[in-house]
Amino acid sequence: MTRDPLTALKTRAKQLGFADFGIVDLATYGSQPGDSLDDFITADYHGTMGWMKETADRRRHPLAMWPEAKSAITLGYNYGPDTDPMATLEHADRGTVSVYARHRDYHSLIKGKLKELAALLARDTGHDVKVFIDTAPLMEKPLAQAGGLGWQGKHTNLVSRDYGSWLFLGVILSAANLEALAPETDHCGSCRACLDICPTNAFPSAYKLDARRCISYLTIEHAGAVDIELREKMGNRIYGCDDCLAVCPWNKYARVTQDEKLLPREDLNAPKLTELAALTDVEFRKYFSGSPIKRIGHKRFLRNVLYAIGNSGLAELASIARGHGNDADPVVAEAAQWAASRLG
Ligand code: B12
Ligand code: SF4
Ligand code: SF4
Repeated sequence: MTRDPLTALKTRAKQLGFADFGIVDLATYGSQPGDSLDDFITADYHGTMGWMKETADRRRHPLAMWPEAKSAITLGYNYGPDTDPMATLEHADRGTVSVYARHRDYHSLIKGKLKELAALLARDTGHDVKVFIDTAPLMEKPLAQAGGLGWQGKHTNLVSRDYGSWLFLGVILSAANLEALAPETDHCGSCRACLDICPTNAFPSAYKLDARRCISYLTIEHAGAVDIELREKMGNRIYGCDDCLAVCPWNKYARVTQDEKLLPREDLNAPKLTELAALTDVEFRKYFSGSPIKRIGHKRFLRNVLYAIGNSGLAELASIARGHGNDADPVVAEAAQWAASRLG
């Protein structure tokens, strides 16, 4: 080692905008997260996210994915919103977009920063590194808890004492032995605000999520038609959902993000359903260029908008729905017919 690698890493992480930093010794990192993953998959809670099952053997423990790894550096990036994420839920003519999707896709933004940190660590320790954010088969939340960034709340996401619900997580695995930091403990107590607010009753019990009922899964991951019982509960949520995150009392410590690339686009704070339903495929791709929303494609997005129109109770939107009733995509056509029939 040429110099104290952790001091250099922490300093650079701060300069790059990371809010928090943890270190996990993988030799002592337990098997509980992997066992919970097995339970999750056995119960079919992953729904159509077949990639979770296919990669479960590697996902269950960082060492199963990279046996040479010795330490995990866990990083949190604050995306705290400057408006109430639930403010548009009662505005039936508007769509509600989850906070993480109101701005630039965070993956590309944070991955570059993680790569820079990883290169620094590799240089200073002389050991290999690998970088992860969201998409790789690695369970980031339990690792972040073990590294001390926060704890997995009853809604299963990581809650931070300093940033509330609004940390994106990233991980660097290193083949160097680094001194671990203390894990965080659970501070949910008797609170159950997140469990009670969930519109679709997606929590079979505290700390367990049935993704098949979660609006985030239904609007983003799930292709095809959504069960009528669930789509009626989606309200005007057209991309993701933040209800369980937004009600957490620990958000009193949340701070607005310092990264202007993560501040909401003004036009996505309360977009008009009529305007979203009118976007053509080309316009959709242009409008959502650089946004995570582009990832689900025009047809799934339109399906979500039509469900929101169907839930609006606004008879004047029926003609917009009818206009999509003969769409070449059967899922969109069915969503349009359902919406039109509800609005009379
Ligand atoms: C699959 C996935 C989803 C799925 C499933 C979510 C889920 N809870 O598993 C869906 C599509 C629904 C989803 C939704 C969202 N996601 Co997501 N998702 C992931 C992903 C890719 C994997 C998560 C995973 O491994 N799930 C499997 C289950 C088994 O793991 P788990 O939730 O950790 O389960 C734990 C509990 O069940 C617990 N447990 C079980 N029993 C018991 C009992 C007790 C007593 C205790 C204490 C614990 C406990 O142990 C398990 C392991 O620790 C991660 C990225 C990653 N690679 O990790 C992002 C990630 C979790 N998602 C993220 C975000 C932001 C979201 C949304 C907020 C997006 C939105 N606004 O719509 C929602 C939140 C919904 C919710 N309440 O969880 C962030 C969360 C950041 C954070 N601060 O925690 C992550 C980490 C991405 C990132 N890199 O930032 N997501
Ligand atoms: S994101 Fe929404 S639907 Fe999913 S568990 Fe949380 S409150 Fe329920
Ligand atoms: S809302 Fe309450 S129960 Fe849910 S994560 Fe926050 S503190 Fe825990």
